Amino acid sequence: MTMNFEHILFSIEAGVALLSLNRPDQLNSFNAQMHGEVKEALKQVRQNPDVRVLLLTGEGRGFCAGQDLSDRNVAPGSAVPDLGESIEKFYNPLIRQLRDLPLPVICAVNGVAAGAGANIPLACDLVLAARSASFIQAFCKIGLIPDSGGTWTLPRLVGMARAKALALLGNRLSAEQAEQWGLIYRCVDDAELRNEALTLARHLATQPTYGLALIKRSLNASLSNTFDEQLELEKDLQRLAGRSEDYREGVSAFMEKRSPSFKGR
Ligand code: T3D
Repeated sequence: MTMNFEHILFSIEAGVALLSLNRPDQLNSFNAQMHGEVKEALKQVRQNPDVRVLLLTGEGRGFCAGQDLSDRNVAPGSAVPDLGESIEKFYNPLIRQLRDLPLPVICAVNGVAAGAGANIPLACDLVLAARSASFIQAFCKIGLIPDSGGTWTLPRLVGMARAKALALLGNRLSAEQAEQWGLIYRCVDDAELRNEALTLARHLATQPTYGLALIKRSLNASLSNTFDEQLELEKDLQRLAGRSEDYREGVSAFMEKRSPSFKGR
């Protein structure tokens, strides 16, 4: 099933929702319309029980260059902008949606990822990147701070020393270095990115995705929980997992020495 949008490509097939940012001439930077379309697509992902995995990527040579700067009026005498409003209305809801979606979210970073575009992947669960891709915390070059959760995720993923260097210098981090630093899961050859990401997505879509969503929830929570709080959460979520059809199916299939058939519930 393919749905028509102007600035994104969106389709659902075999349990995988594929959302590709599609303003390649602007390196898929976000304007208000693209934000609206991504929001609508994510709503469909959330509401459609057939969707078991989301794969996010971009068209053309870039993944996403963050905010479309041509949408900002900074001419002398123009009104002082309220960027907090943009973050509140667009970027924060997007990041929360990706992080909270109760299914695995894969991000395939196909090219340069700058500004908010560098931090959106970090709100996803599994990040693959093309070998030629790169990550740039471009904010400091225009007087801004990393947003889209970057100030939270960066130090947790790569440590404070590297997070500060990335954020304060705005240098380009190659996909290979990003993998070595633990910023992303894996760097793959450019020609293989789309296939690798789709193969991973299709595999996950056959797995007990209700349980996978609980795994995602528990690991996300661990970053701010105490050890005791986390043990309590594990108890609560294991209780939910144990009530699922997929748990019964997984155990039955193991005992009967056959392949399981999971439904995601
Ligand atoms: O405002 C708010 O709502 C607050 C929230 C902010 C969130 C943010 O994301 S702020 C950060 C915004 N992004 C940036 O500062 C990155 C700007 N882009 C770049 O630094 C470079 O384009 C890249 C390093 C990403 C890539 O460089 P390069 O040399 O590979 O490509 P290029 O030639 O610079 O860009 C190609 C085209 O894309 C070019 O258009 P043209 O000349 O061919 O017509 C360029 O203008 C356009 N483009 C790239 N990034 C943006 C953009 N157009 C609008 N906005 C962009 N962010």
